[in-house]
Amino acid sequence: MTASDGSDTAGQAAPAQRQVEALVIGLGFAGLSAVHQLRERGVDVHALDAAGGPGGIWYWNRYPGARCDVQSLWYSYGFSDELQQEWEWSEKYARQPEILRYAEHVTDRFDLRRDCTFSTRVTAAEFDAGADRWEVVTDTGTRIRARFLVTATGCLSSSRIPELTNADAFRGRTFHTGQWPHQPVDFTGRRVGVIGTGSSGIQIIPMLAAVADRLTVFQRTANFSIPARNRPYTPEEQRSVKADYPGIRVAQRRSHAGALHSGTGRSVLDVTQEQLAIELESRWEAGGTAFMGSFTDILSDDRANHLVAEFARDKIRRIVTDPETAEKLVPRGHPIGAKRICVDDHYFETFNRDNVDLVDVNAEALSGFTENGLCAGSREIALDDVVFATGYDAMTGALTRMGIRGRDGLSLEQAWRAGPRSYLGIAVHGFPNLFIAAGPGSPSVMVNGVMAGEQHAEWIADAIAFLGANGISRIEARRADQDAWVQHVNDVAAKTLFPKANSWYMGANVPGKPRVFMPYTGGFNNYVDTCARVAADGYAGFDLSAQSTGAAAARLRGSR
Ligand code: N01
Repeated sequence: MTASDGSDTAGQAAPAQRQVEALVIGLGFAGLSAVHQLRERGVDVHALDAAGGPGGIWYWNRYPGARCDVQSLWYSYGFSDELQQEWEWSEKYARQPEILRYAEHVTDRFDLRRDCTFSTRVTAAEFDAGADRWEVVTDTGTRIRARFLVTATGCLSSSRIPELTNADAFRGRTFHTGQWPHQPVDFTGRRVGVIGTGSSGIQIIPMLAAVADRLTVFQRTANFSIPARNRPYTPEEQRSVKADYPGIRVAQRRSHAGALHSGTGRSVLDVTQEQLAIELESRWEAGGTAFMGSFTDILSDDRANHLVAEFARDKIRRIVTDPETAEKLVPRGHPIGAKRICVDDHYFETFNRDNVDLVDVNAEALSGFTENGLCAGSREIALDDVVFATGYDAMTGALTRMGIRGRDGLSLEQAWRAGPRSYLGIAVHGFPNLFIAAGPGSPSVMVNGVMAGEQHAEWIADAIAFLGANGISRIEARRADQDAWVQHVNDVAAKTLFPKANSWYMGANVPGKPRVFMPYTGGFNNYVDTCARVAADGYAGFDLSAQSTGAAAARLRGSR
């Protein structure tokens, strides 16, 4: 079988007409885990992915410099001790090819391919209320009826290219970091433009600068970034983690974000300026996102945040030799960390190179393409290649574009017109038998993504197994419980500085998208406890019903 992007695929062809108990959409880390967990519980499951193979975000993001900024030994599954003992991570922050190899290894090791169909995109999914089943249609003409629909389509999978006029006229090549070609792309000696300075831009820019003749970076918002200081793992580090993996996995679930950085446990405001500088300096030198976990109130107190932001701004001014360029690169107008903190490998140093230019598009607006390049302000910048590192319609884009229709024909797009509403980030009132892995309203993008996906996969698989064992054909989140959860998500976000930035967390990067803070910031540990409590209480907050009792459906839980 050949994928639309030219890659070889191996998986099952989905029969033209099929009925399964659970259909999983998306085979990134959450989806792979869901297939495995459902199968382990004896549920008849099939899975689809638009990609030519497993890996989700790591399948698509093949751009030079793509790597994870969560430590590899943590950014991996905990469901199988054999797996975590046998897999060897080479580096602290693994590169995309290594993470993709891991996803492929898991797929093969657990023989998941026999229940997976790749290169197949869902175009519509409608709930048949008479039968308590989803009717799913794909772009290959397959129709699948499934009792339960599990979407694992990823929070950062719906890539966005901003509308620039005259795009068809451009004679050069264009790329988006999230849809990178499978074949290596040679930028040697070329004039390359990169639009966007988020995590992807910050990773690809130093790589392109090293080979391009000229690199022009188009920046709309300067970003905070911490040096990664990546390095190979030592055998001793691997051994010590593996010796205590079960304990580490428990500790991850008991942590705020699934990473085991230890902080000082103190407020920025309770230490002297000298103590603050020493602590931040040592974390800057150690590298990575542990910098943000140094003090308890960086993301909740304006004054604390300001002091830490000033430290990071000062670093940029010291690294970048041209003061005018440095000032353009100094982030202003948003708290440090309120836009996703970036982690880099010599990003700011790149602007000391003779072949790199920085264009502030606030001063010189990007008006569109010409045959030869891009127009910024009153000038035309000649380019051979344009790389869009312009991000995603995050968290909701993949879900609202899939043609999901719940009870009474209500589309998810309509239901979420004023912003996503969900119960636990897993279920949506009006959409029975739909489970969302890492949906808006869950910790998802605020935590280690493999772990978040795995926890959701387990919870959803348990729920589906419970429903099957109890003859329950329909589960639906109650509106009141959904409203209470949305309120809670908003309340905890309001105690942080996150809503103060125009970030993709807020939907602010997509014109017209409602400004709602989408992920849950109350801590992974608290979230795990809440999910466990809901399940232990017989799926509190959900209406459960059995079709066998007729259209009026006995409310098994309704009267509790
Ligand atoms: O996307 P982004 P990303 N004109 O949305 C700019 C994860 N990730 O792909 O900030 C000019 O963050 C936009 O400007 P502004 C991580 O969670 C992780 O980089 O909206 N510029 C911004 O600079 C991350 O947060 C890793 O003003 C335009 C950039 O494009 C998430 O994925 C690596 C524009 C988009 O940044 C998304 O990151 C990579 C326009 N019209 C990604 N439109 C690691 O683990 C947008 N921009 C390390």
